[in-house]
Amino acid sequence: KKLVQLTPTDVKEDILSKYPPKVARKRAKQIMINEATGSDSPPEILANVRTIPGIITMRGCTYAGCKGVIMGPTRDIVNITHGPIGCGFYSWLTRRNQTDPGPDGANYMPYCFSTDMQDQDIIFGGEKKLAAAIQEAYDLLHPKGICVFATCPVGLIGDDIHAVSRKMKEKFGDCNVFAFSCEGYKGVSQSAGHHIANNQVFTHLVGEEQKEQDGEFKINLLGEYNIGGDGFEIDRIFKKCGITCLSTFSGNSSYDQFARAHHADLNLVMCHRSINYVADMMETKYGIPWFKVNFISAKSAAKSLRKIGEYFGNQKLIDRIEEVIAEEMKDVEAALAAHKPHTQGKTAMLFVGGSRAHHYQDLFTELGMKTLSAGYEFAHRDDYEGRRVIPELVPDADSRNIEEIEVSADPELYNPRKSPEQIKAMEDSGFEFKDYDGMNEQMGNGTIVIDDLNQYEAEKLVELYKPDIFCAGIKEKYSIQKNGVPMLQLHSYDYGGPFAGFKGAINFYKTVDRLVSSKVWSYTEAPWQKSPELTGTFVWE
Ligand code: CFN
Ligand code: HCA
Repeated sequence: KKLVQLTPTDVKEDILSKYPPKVARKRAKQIMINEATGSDSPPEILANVRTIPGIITMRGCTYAGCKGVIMGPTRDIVNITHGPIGCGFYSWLTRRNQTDPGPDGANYMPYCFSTDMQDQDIIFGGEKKLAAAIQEAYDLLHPKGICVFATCPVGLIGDDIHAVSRKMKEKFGDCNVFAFSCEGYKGVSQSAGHHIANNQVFTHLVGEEQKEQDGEFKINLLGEYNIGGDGFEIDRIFKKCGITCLSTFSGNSSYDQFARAHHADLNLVMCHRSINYVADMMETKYGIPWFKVNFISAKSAAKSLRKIGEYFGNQKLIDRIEEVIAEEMKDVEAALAAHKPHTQGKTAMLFVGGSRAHHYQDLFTELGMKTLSAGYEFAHRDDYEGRRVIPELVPDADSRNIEEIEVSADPELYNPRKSPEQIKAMEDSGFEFKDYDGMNEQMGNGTIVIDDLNQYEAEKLVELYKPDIFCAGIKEKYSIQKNGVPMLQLHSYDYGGPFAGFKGAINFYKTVDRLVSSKVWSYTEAPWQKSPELTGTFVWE
């Protein structure tokens, strides 16, 4: 195993040295040597900017962020991709978002709906084909909702998907049809797609259900997508504590969950990057406060539960939460005792989306492992630097679709929802509603934080540092493994999960122990390592 003799500055320079000067200047602002603590002016990182053409980014597109990420996990809305078949096909369940419709619930997730655009649709327009597809879905399934998603060609030819959707909604009368202008090129990454999805689901769906909802301590969990069953584990914990989850955005969700979300007392935000827009809009329109939680790692889950207890200030709930934590932690501690001796002191790298590269460091800390380098694909500056450091960035000035929003909630009607005065008093006595740490705060001084990591940089980091584990997605997976380093997909969890909550943490310890303890990766030797100049004769028969 190669020990790192290089300083972080050497590593950064080594990476940048391969780029043309203009590219190097831009990448230099996105590769940051971390100063987590002790600095009055911690370094800033350039984020949420366009990837330089020619660089092989790990990012996805705006359509993926809207259709795949936010709306994809909802089981009983028919999601129709208006575009070429590949866009629909490759965003079809590859994310491993699970669902449980129960014995009678509708579940359209096993189906992939697309207008399958062809050349003639590009030339003559695809609106008629879209209307026919919506009609077909309605006739076959009679869903509560149909959502239409634009792909790149739709924006380029100018099909009016909103007008078609409106017309079909009026025609049906009993089916909510609405559309998303989430063409892949619309933004610099998935992130713009989250924003578009949040705005539309808020405008067209949240608030539809008038009936007050039963249950004590009513919350919504925002930014949890039930990847590998994470949401099932968090639901289990909520139920055990006596917390009522009205809706999850959008793991294991249904049309009705979105429609009733505004009846909650409190919004809990897990992945802030993808859903802060909904949290802000619900606060503005319905007066529902929100704060940041994290159910990745046992300690973080316990901390989040305690914060929920503190918010409601109900002694019965606080006591129950403590009982649940004590009970769950027994198994967690037993698992740690078994696995930590194998993982202690090992090193990790994490390059994932817009929140997991931060959240998962808590699990590695529990295992006694150190994160050498990490970064996001498409996060914004606040995800790195934290809301405390740059409060003016959040909420994004353009994040709200305010035209139709008015502040209408009378807080007293929504007991135990807190009144603005009560919230102010809680903040004054130290309760953190909006503040949260970014990733940089968590990582040690001198670690390297990289935004929008690319293929070349990933391989370079592995070559220089030889970490004990590398966590990222499918695009990185095989090149990392070929370099002899174990790789864990933190998007899809490969074939595993859940990794959230207490049982998820135990599962994660076991998974990581197996990966870092296995010798198999150190035996990989690619042909070019033995013989860099392979020659051969190609025989055509
Ligand atoms: S489930 Fe989430 S947690 S929603 Fe977001 S920012 Fe993606 S699909 Mo991949 S795994 Fe990833 Fe996050 Fe939020 Fe997932 S880190 S990239 S768009 N993400
Ligand atoms: C997306 C979805 C993705 C991709 C994961 C990967 C996911 O960004 O469109 O690259 O392995 O989690 O499924 O982030």
